[in-house]
Amino acid sequence: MKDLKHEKTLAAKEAVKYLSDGQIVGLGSGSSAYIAIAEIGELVKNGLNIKGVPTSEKTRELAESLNIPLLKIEDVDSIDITIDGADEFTEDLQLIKGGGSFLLKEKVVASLSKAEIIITDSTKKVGLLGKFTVPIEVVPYAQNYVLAQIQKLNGIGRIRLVEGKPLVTEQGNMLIDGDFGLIEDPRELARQLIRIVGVVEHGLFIDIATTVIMGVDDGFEIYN
Ligand code: ABF
Repeated sequence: MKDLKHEKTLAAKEAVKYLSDGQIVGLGSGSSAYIAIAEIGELVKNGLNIKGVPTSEKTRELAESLNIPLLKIEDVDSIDITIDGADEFTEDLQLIKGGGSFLLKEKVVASLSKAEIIITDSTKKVGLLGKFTVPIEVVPYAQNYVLAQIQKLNGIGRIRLVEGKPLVTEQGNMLIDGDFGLIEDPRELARQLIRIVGVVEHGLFIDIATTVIMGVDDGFEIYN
């Protein structure tokens, strides 16, 4: 059986080799990113001089506990390199992210980044995106409108619940998980989703990742 934590660790250890002194570093969210952040904490302890930009409150708390100096997203106009996870990726570096509910900050940080390194275990690589549903961050009062528009795109939208109640994102929005089946043209779907009034952002990351490092049982594979 695959040891996914081990695979994530192999990917994370390889990703942090891309860091160097003086960089501003985007800190992702999710279990793979947290392993990378722990590695970065060790490097900082040993003298690496970087400043991190967290993609979620959980990441901020973790980074603070490791004494990684931090900057807020609004205080940077460029990030040298970001290390984050993904829910699915294709060999041409298109992604679904947002299973962890932090897609908006993740996408802003990724968009500010000169390099976006995605680290995953070996279960995340797919031929076509879409087995994992597409998280869509939505202004709460637009939920019915957005659900209807998703249906017009031949999708099925479900409001993400936590303990029976709609999840509230860090921005005070809600998440709809959109099932569009296997997505032949993610670029076009991304365009259609962002055009829906009330959609704040979605988890299709098109032409954003620059490298994916996928841990495998005895090492890693790099896509770029
Ligand atoms: C974040 O965490 C997300 O965008 C993605 O949803 C998730 C991946 O989690 P993990 O690293 O735990 O598989 O990166």
